[in-house]
Amino acid sequence: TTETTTATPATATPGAEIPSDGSTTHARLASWVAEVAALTTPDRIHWVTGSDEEWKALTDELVEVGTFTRLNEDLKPNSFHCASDPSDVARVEDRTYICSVEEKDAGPTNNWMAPDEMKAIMTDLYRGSMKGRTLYVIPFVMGHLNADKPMFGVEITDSAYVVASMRVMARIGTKVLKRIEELDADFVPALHSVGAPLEPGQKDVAWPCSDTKYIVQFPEERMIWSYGSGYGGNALLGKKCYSLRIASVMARDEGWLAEHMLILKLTSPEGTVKYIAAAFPSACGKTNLAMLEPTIPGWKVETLGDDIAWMKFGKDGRLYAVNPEFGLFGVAPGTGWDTNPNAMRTIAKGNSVFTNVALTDDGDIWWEGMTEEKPAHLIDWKGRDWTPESTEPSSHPNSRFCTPIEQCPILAPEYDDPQGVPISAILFGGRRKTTIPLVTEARDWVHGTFMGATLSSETTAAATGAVGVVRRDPMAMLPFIGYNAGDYFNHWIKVGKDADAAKLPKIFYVNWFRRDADGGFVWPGFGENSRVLKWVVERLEGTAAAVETPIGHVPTPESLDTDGLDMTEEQLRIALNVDADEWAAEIPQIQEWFDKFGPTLPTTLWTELDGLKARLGVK
Ligand code: GTP
Ligand code: SPV
Ligand code: MN
Repeated sequence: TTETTTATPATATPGAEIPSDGSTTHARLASWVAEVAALTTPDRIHWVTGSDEEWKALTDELVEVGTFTRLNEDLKPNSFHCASDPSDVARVEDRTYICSVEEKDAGPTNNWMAPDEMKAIMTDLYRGSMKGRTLYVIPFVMGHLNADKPMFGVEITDSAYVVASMRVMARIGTKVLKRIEELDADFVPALHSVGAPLEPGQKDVAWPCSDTKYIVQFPEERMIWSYGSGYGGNALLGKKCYSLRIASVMARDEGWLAEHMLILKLTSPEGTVKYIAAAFPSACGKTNLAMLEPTIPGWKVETLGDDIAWMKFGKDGRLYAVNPEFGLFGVAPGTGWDTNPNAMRTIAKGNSVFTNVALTDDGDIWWEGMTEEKPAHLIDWKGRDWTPESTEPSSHPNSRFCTPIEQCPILAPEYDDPQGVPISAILFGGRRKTTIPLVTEARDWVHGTFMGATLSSETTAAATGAVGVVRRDPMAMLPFIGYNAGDYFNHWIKVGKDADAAKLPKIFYVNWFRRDADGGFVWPGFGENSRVLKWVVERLEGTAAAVETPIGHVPTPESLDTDGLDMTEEQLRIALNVDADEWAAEIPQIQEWFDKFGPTLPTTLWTELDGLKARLGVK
């Protein structure tokens, strides 16, 4: 028997299966929830408190319906395995829209539809879409609750998986709601439905979703509507939808930066501290660099963030970064004791959700790259028996661990500072088999903006579509810029122009993924990337040597600390090589990329390209 609620969200709903505080004094929030409930007709409404009891009830329920499998308490306490529908495994960029009022404001890199047209389509989809389900109201804040201006959001979702994941990924619940009420604050309304209503008596599936998917941002209204997917950035709306797409628009309007960047703290053997932010496209190494265990003696890395940085100028004129998130949503495959021991230690503490990885016979999880030796038997992410002889990987390439960042053993204490940390260097990077050297230092902010604007990378499994295709991914933000990317480049240029140049972070371009003739990575990566960080710091301090090349400053082989590095001279030469032919081939691609933007492309970037061509001797 399903009983549809009347739209009175201000009271605890009869029949609610999970206890809730049940009400808000915030008029706009109350009326929005009522409006959504009237449209989507859920069976019940649950105001998410964020309490431990609620987590227990929610996860128990997810186990009962078969969405979650509880892991072995001795191995992974309070942790769960989950398998998505095999069709719902990654962000869907072709279904993601920026519905600005004017098409030109979405620019040439985003899908666009007129807001009214999109709202009509989605309102039809939402009508009755929560039938038979619970409508959860998740008050959340991205960044600190005690920030000068807390960045509130409220996600409405009909997915308990989303509620559990949001509790890990963001600061949520009653304490946030109370603060929204006290301040009578504005919040970003973020509406999510998996689009799988249940008829009376209809049995639910483990992973409800719909073949029809829309991930939509309305930038002027600061509003998010998502439909049809339950996975990752499509559904955890505080993450990419709010903290990048909507926040990038706020940042443009208010003079700051919302970026797809990790934040790390680097301490030298002498005790000098530098904070570094780095933007690499999805599945290109942010989580790994953020948690790096240096291979060079005396150097220390601590983590502040692994995916998103909000950066604002402080009173002292320096650029300060905060991580708006509260959890890690990390790529599982390739994460192991050899590559990222700190991530392994973080998940070992439990309280995590693992999606689309394999289950071991003793109730633990496994994925490719976790251990060198493969387990003799697993249940793969599709629920089938798996052995080392199996022809398919046990885990989906975009399988993820979702785990509290506070469990990270090398979390920097400054993580808790709402003022953030002053950034000394920004790294851009991507996956390129050729062309891009291990590290290049930009001459100045505008040249660094040019490097970011022309960043390229081979596509990964983090989004649906072909993998391994080189595409331009400006500042690693291609799928996340909430407005015209040409205007976004202008914003970067303007931020630099308005700042005190001496206090701006220095910009570098890195590539851990160059290959040799045999197709192997020439650079060992992971902990060895500390050698590049050391060079970066020494460049900041003016102590390391570099060669001036047409593309920027590249280390001399001697200036890079290679003590104890297991690499031939030839491999190092390839890693650092600036090859004239490869760059000559790159130029027309950059030209074509810039042409897309027409008059919105800052002329300074054309000037940078002309300068590069001249230095390369390319016409
Ligand atoms: P998103 O969470 O999608 O934004 O990804 P991310 O940028 O945080 O990427 P992550 O650190 O999770 O790395 C993705 C994949 O790249 C994993 O399989 C890693 O093992 C691999 N990887 C990371 N760093 C390196 C490196 O230095 N060298 C090589 N060869 N692979 C790396
Ligand atoms: C990314 O794709 O860059 C991610 C994972 O960090 S998701 O949350 O799905 O966006
Ligand atoms: Mn990411």
